[in-house]
Amino acid sequence: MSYTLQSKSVIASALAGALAMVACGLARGDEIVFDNFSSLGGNCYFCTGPSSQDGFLFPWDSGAADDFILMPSADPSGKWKLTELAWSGAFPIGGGAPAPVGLFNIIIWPQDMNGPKPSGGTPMGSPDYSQALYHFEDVPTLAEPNENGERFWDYSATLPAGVVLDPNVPYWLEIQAVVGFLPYWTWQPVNSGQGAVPHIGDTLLGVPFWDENGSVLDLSFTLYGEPAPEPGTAMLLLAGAGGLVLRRRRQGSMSGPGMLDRRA
Ligand SMILES: [Ca+2]
Repeated sequence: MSYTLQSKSVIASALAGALAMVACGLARGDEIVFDNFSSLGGNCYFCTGPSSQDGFLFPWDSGAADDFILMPSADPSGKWKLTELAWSGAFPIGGGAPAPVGLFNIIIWPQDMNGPKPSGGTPMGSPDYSQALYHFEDVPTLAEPNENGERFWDYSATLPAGVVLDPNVPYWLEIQAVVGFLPYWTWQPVNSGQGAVPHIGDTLLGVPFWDENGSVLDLSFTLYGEPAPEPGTAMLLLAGAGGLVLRRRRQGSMSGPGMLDRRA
């Protein structure tokens, strides 16, 4: 049932996308640019994921990050503009009452020069956030309980600014629930893995950023985007050029005889 509904909404959004493309005359639409979810067998519901939480009530910073590499986009630059992302999470038993989490920090790290892990690693305390490529705090997030029970949630968010990334470069995605302990939030793992194993850190447990996560293969996330430079920007430029032409024509007509007559 839910599959049918999803299919309908996919068709509807595809239609809307097609209409938008017709409207502006340029190819546009958010594509899946990286899938660490369905291509890896979906959620591993019986796995306990790593903690990844900005526990703002007292100084507690736990983080988990997983890697991704983008294929070249259709744009000559090969770059992608990321627009949205989706992921799953859970409240483990004993982790406090399950609750929707409305805010997440979304952080994109470059890969560390010394190996397959995020940069910004520190021997103790929080990671060096100044090394992050993008660090969005308190991103509003849609949270929906999924079919696996009240402790399991699907999340999605729109990225708040233009995130443009290169193809064929390893990046690391960190997603942190902004929620005071308890509850205790974990990023849901998937049934298989690609690329490097996730890395973690935890200031409360004294796990340095970044340590290999020894218990899960990969973390659930899907990235959406469009080839960069953003088609919308090209449209704005075209619209701007059209506006200039229009204004010149109007100015031309203002200096014409009709305008002089009206003033007189
Ligand atoms: Ca991975």
